[in-house]
Amino acid sequence: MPLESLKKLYPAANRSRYAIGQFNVNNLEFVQAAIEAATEAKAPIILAASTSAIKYAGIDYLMAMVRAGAAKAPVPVVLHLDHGATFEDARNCVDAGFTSVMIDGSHLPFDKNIELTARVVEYAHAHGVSVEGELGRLGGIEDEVSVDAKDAHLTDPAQAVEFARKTGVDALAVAVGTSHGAYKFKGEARLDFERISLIKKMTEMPLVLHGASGVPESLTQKIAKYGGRLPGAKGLPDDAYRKAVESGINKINIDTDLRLTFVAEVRQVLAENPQEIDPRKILGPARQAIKEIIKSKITLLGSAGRA
Ligand code: PGH
Ligand code: CA
Ligand code: ZN
Repeated sequence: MPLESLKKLYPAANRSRYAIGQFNVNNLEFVQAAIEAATEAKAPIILAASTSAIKYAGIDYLMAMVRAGAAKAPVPVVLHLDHGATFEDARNCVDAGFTSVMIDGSHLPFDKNIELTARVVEYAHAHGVSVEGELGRLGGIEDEVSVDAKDAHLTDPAQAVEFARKTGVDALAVAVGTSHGAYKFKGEARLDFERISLIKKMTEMPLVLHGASGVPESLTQKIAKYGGRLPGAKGLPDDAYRKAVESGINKINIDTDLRLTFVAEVRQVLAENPQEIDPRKILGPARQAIKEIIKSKITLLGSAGRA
């Protein structure tokens, strides 16, 4: 199928309370793994490229690879810009053929975030491309000492309503206690599910959870076994996905878990086969393992069988 606009996939996810997985891709193996996983799980899928991934791979290579994969996939495939920083980032992706873009003005003052996001919405919508905005700053709840401090970085529900109305975004990324990378929580994992429910109730919008990797111990231990070192790495327990989806999340972003999977597999192959020099024998097992972890995430999010 041709690439699908995310806008078309949200209503069913919002109505039937499931989340579509967003998986970050940088190269051929990740693109193939994601599209094969979605095909096998019969799920809609979002492939995402950050501005640094675009810089690394080249926007034309990324477009061509994802289009080639989507063309033969029997499930909807979206190509989405992850964390666009400027209007130009978003416009470049719209012009190249991305079917969804995120504009992340979350670090800006509220009115400037609205202004930037609305400008991207105007351009993207004119081209049939959906837009995700972000409100609040990602970061752990356990670091906060007071309610005031917590309110200062987590998404404010009343502001979310105003933001949605004034920008016309198709989806809203919320800050509810997660953060990017392999070190999300110092102690117990804490997410503000009540805040998600309240924002959902007040906005009735598709909501997005960033920083949603699980960072499973099985992966960090495997990395450690083969010479890597990630002490204190911690992510979301499986149960948090279910609760987040029940509370109103419709899109869940996963990057770190794919990186961990890739590194664990490559390290194992190299450690166990010191004479191996065939890149296909080194990257092939990683591609297979990434496909499997994406399939397991799709099942957790409830989007298996929805395509
Ligand atoms: C993410 C990915 N991308 O936008 O939010 O988060 O680091 O938890 O995979 P992770
Ligand atoms: Ca941000
Ligand atoms: Zn993110």
